[in-house]
Amino acid sequence: MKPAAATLDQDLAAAGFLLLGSFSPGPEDRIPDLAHGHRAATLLLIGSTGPTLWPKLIESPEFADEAPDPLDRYTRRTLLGTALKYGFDVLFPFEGPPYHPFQQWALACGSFSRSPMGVLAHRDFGPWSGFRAVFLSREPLWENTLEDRPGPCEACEDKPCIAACPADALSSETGYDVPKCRAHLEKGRALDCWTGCLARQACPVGQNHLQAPDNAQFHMESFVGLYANLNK
Ligand code: B12
Ligand code: SF4
Ligand code: SF4
Repeated sequence: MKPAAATLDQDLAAAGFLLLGSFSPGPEDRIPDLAHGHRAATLLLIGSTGPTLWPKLIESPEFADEAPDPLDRYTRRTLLGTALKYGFDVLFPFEGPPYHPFQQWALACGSFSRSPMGVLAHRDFGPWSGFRAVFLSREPLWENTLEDRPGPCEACEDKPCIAACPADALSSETGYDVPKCRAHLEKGRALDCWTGCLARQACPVGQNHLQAPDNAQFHMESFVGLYANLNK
């Protein structure tokens, strides 16, 4: 079933997600072949922002059962259901390592820029969009339905995100120094950064899409856990 963009938007919103962009991938986009040797004609990037997903997640059975990775399990269950409805294949950002190049795909959708914090900043949502899945359609769908405008970082002269980091972990030239950030967080859970990266909060773009403190803390815990696993 070929969805109208509005119908798909409704299905995604019901589970806390939104369509962030789309494009027609080529060989340089490193999309795995689909079942039976099919190629993806259109990639749809599915994401979330602070206020869209958290209220749904904390009401979910995955959050209540106290097993590991509730966000990944909730995402897999709900988005597999939506993908199945429309006959899409689906890839997730947490599949790996090796991981799928979600940031590269987001840049190909347009409206994003690389921020000094490593995360991509979106023209409307600032540094507050998470990438939750891509849907792959074998049929060409609409071209990018969302207006393709540049992300905000290039035109942001002051770059207040850099100065807001208490660990001096960000720079225009060298980007995000993960060990420095991690060393700062290790000083203790009472630090403000544990309830949200102060640099992200300082970005003037997308202030309506911030994560609530308990939501930010949830992501910070998983960042620290993933970092520890990758550096074992
Ligand atoms: C591994 C990983 C990390 C590692 C980075 C280690 C490293 N140096 O590679 C660690 C654990 C440090 C990390 C941290 C965070 N991450 Co991370 N991470 C990933 C993950 C799972 C894989 C990245 C990868 O290797 N991709 C494979 C390569 C081939 O793909 P790529 O798109 O070409 O890769 C680019 C990125 O890896 C980027 N990159 C390189 N180093 C770093 C470091 C950081 C911190 C980030 C964000 C990106 C980044 O440069 C690559 C070249 O273009 C992705 C999900 C995904 N599948 O992409 C999330 C992802 C990049 N992370 C994300 C986020 C939000 C974070 C955190 C902000 C989490 C948080 N606390 O909320 C933190 C940053 C800490 C902070 N100050 O808040 C988001 C970014 C969303 C966005 N708008 O851009 C992603 C896409 C996850 C998601 N589901 O949305 N992350
Ligand atoms: S403060 Fe400026 S440079 Fe930093 S993420 Fe926001 S728009 Fe980009
Ligand atoms: S979490 Fe804190 S230390 Fe790490 S980049 Fe953000 S502001 Fe800097």
